[in-house]
Amino acid sequence: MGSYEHINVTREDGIGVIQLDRPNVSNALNRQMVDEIVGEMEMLDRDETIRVIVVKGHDKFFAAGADIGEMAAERPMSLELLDPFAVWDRMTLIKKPLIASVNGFALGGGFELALHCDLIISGEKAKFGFPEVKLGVMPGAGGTQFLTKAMGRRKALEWIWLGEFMSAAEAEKFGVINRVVAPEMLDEETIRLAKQLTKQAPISLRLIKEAVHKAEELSLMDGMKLERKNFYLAFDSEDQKEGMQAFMDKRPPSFKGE
Ligand code: CO8
Repeated sequence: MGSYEHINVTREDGIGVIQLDRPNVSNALNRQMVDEIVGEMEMLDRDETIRVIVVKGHDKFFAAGADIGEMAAERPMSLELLDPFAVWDRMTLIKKPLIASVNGFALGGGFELALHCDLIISGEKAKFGFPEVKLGVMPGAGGTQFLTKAMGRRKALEWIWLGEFMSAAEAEKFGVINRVVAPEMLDEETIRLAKQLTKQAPISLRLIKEAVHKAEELSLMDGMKLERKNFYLAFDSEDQKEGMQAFMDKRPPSFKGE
């Protein structure tokens, strides 16, 4: 396990929790912090004792975006050479379920971090938004793509053009997030959801994640072919034998991820 400046990590009951922790700047994401988050996601993804990964912030802010101070002096060529989004791309390769647990502000890059997760659960007072237009830039870590896929072109353009903040209720209504809970219940509900996932067969979760993500890219027929291959692959796992035997024995299954 690494030692970090901007995140805290706990591992318990098969759940790895990455807490964003740069409170002086509302958890603004500088490059080191993104390196730490993604590096830790990758370690948790390889850790056999972990089945689900949670990313959370603080009560008032999940993350208020990329660190504006760090970004302000960049030029096109410095960005080209830095390639700051290469590390973000690695997030899309995480195989285990990623849950974002959001209280407070999730803005700009902070919203994009949540949108890179598979599920988003939030407190009622959370605020989501892309204020980049007010800084003379635009989303750069997938915001235009994720939001459009979630809510459609017209709604996405309206939100990103106006740079306004979306309430948790609106985000849920538009299919951008999964669930809204009372702010003080967020940690408990997040762990409850994560625990439900730790009970499922890990290989099934992984194969399902791949197939569902590909549904956004592939034609229906190519997507169904991938689904079928993953379905066949599941039959090579011990957990398939265990799951079906447990059903026939009328007992709960115990999945090992093998
Ligand atoms: N960067 C740097 N510092 C920040 C950021 C940020 N994004 N957001 C807040 N802070 C700092 C403030 O400067 C302030 O510091 P200080 O106390 O030293 O003045 C501290 O956090 C607290 O902020 P406020 O005093 O403003 O607190 P409020 O409660 O009044 O407001 C807000 C909270 C609404 C979150 C407000 O701070 C705000 O609007 N922040 C900026 C949000 C924003 O514009 N985000 C988008 C940034 S651009 C972006 O994300 C592009 C993504 C590209 C991909 C990422 C590549 C790495």
